[in-house]
Amino acid sequence: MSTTVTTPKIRTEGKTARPPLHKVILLNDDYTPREFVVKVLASVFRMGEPQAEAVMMTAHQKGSAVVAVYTKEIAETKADEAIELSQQFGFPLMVTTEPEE
Ligand code: TYC
Repeated sequence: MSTTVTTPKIRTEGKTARPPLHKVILLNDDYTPREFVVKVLASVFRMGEPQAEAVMMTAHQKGSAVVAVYTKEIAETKADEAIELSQQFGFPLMVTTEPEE
């Protein structure tokens, strides 16, 4: 019986496996109250009020804002949570995700 010894390949440069990241994007609308958007950002994305306020204002003024970056699954789950929460209160708030370059 012979024994095979394999040498582990060690990566010395680059190529470290990193999951592709996805941006969560907050979209502006004319109906969702500013205060409610801030509450959603604070509760779903665990943002402090000042940061939530700043992100909300960016979306309000520019049409959209990047909320955070996560792995695909977490980004999609959080976006769904935010949309669901808004729908429970009858607001049309939209949150999307897209792969980061
Ligand atoms: N534009 C909304 C208003 O004036 C507030 C708002 C801000 C809604 C950001 C959505 O992503 C949003 N009531």
